[in-house]
Amino acid sequence: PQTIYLADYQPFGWTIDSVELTFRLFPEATRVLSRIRFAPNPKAPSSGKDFFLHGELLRLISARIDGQEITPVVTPTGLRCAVPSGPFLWEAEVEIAPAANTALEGLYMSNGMYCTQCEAEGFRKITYYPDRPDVMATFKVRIEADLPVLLSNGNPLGQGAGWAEWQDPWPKPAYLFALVAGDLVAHRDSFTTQSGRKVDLAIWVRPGDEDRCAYAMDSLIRSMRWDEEVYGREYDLDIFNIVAVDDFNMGAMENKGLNIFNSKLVLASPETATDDDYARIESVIAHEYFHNWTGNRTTCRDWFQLCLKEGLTVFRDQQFSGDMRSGAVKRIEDVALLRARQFREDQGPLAHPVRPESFVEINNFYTATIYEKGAEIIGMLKTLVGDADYARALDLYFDRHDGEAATIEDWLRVFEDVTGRDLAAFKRWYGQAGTPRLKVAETWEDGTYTLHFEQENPATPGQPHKDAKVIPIAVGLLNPNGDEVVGTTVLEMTQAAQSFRFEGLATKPIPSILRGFSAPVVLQRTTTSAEQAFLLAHDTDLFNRWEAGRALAKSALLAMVQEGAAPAPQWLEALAGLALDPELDPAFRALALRLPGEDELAQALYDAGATPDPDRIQAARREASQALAAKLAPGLPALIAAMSETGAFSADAKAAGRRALKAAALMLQARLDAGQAATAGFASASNMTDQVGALSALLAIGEGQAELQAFEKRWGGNALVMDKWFALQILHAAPERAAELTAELTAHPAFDWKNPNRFRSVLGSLAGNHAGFHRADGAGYRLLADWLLKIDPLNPQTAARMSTAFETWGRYDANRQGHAKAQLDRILAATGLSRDLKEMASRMRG
Ligand code: BAL
Ligand code: ZN
Repeated sequence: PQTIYLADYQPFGWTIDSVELTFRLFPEATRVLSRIRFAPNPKAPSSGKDFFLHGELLRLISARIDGQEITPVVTPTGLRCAVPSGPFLWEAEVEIAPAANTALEGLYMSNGMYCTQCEAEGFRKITYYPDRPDVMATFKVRIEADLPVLLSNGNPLGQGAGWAEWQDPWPKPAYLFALVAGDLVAHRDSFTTQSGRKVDLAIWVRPGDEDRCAYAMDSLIRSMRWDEEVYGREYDLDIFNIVAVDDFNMGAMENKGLNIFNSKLVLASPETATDDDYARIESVIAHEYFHNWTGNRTTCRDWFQLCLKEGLTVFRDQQFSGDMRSGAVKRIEDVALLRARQFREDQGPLAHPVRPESFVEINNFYTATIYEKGAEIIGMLKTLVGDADYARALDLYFDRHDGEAATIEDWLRVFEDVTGRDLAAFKRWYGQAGTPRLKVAETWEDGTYTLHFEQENPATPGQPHKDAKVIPIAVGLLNPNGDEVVGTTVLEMTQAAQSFRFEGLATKPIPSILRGFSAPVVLQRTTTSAEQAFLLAHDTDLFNRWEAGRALAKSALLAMVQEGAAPAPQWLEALAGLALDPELDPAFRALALRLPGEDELAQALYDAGATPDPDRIQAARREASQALAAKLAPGLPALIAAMSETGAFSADAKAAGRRALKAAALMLQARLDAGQAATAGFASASNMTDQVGALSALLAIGEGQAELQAFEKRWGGNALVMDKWFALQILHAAPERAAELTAELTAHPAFDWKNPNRFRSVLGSLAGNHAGFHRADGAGYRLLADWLLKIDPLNPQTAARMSTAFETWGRYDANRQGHAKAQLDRILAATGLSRDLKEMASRMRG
């Protein structure tokens, strides 16, 4: 397969004035007619030269230029033909087969409904077109089908029996095109924008699901209001539609005026959705809505700039969720996710810059690095320039680049123009992969306290040497009484080594470093457990309080794994005090009680030069939970009772925090009473969060079989809820059972392996069972490889995404490495392997 390079970027030789599409929908043979007005692009060096349109899996019926039939040269990736030197009208008719489209890219069918997914390069499976984000055009669409609901982008132009027409007045790239047709019902509402425009809102679902859309609708309305209030961005069409689809590779897609969502990120009721589901729905609804300005009105020049829209939009949705909920709790959750996914990616063979310089398959770059690290870069910029200049820069960005396809250079330039800063050094965050290590030392002399920082930027694939990054380090200083003597101050590190002095202090302070996780780095500081316990008790920065607890837990667990130490009493003491402190937010206490994950511990051991043993890590974690349960024993029943639901169900953050703390307490209590309280909790649960919390507590101690059966009996007809049933039992399976149980469950009638949600909930959970997946006999690796090879011919995107389970194989012992490499080799040797999976497996194999 061909590698595509950023350095080779050339603008398209033509511009497009307008696009008209007609769809005659039939499952096996849909006809797509296109009328496209091209004109030579005066800004392109290749203006009017070498006319090539992308097209894949299309049957060309006819093509005309200015009304004259032509015969283009058709290849598997597109077509070429001679064209007039001036503007011309292109017309083509193609045939496609949505029912045969199992890759879920382009136009496909899900449960009898037609839907599309065009990002990144799916439009070329619908018709011949310059399928690249820098070609922006207005679209008019006519849909003909014997179905009640026919939707596309923009505003409705008209509709009748078996047809509908849509017009999108905003120029857009083809990846934002969408079409939906089916037997759907709407949950409706409306929103009046700040300038008084009434927008009709509708969430389209299958009949029967309409009573599970209220939370998504509420989230949408809050997102629309928030974007007006915080970013001054108003919605720009008369209508905003969201459609829930069962078969969807991604979480959701921001098509202009017609967002398409994986149904798991729309449908929610207290009985079927957990609080985590609710929070995710809120944030993804917001994310896709926010793309209307960051992504749609201003899009990316090419796919190397993907972080321009994704990093910024993730940052915006994180801000939104922080405002809707607790900002500190949200930040802790986001950082935990960043470390679990992005740091892991950065430390392995798949590490790549936030703006990559090359790719084979762009679908493989919808990664935690582009999304989550991309968002961290925006956060750092905001910290460095301050809130007021950030707001001015964003206004300028929206103003200057509205209707354009922009680059990271354009993005940074607005900040340079607004602040007068030179951001050349800061830009390294976009071009250099890897997580910087930040070493800290301190000196104290005559009332002057100095922090010495040194940064190290580890080598990553293709990037052996790195320059120093600009790192904003938010620091506060506390005196030994726990009073803050220096409030949060941002130190701007620009060199490989740099010191910062604080003068006039009466006593040597205790530093709270990297408050709010002000930069995506690994902080390396030799400190004492006493100091960590002090920060856990006194830090005014809630993030760093959590961080201190996590550091204590991590060192306690590592000592248990490496030295066979007993759980550190200081850690247990500090955590117990915090967990039972009624002054603290329950959501925060629940997060503090969550032990570092097995994968995170494995990485920490590997970083420390050890070879992680998955079984020992699992045993240590279990022992640590047991010790924590014993320490908290006297307080647990009261805590569970205090956090138990009283009034009617509320999905708000406060109620969710109480349920989270209750679940954490129940998990510990199960280790003391052999699951008695959890059994009762399961029986009396009136919402899915409590049900999953109680079931998890039972499964974690090897119980819960009767509850699993009851759950299956109750929810067997609800595929989204059954995903939880699959996932929970596999995630909690004993290592020696995990692969076998997974194999058994793949024969369960509810396991429809062609559905990406089902595939993820079963095979993804095997990968999430650390000791089970990395089993010494290689059974976990083998089973996953079997299924990757099975799904790859049908759905390469899902295969490639799920293959990242193998990215950490280099951490483990030679035996495990041998098994993992054998499976990667088996994948690479398969005939007809997709470009997606091939690229991933070869990068991981090295
Ligand atoms: N653009 C793909 C889905 C998302 O990030 O919103
Ligand atoms: Zn996005």
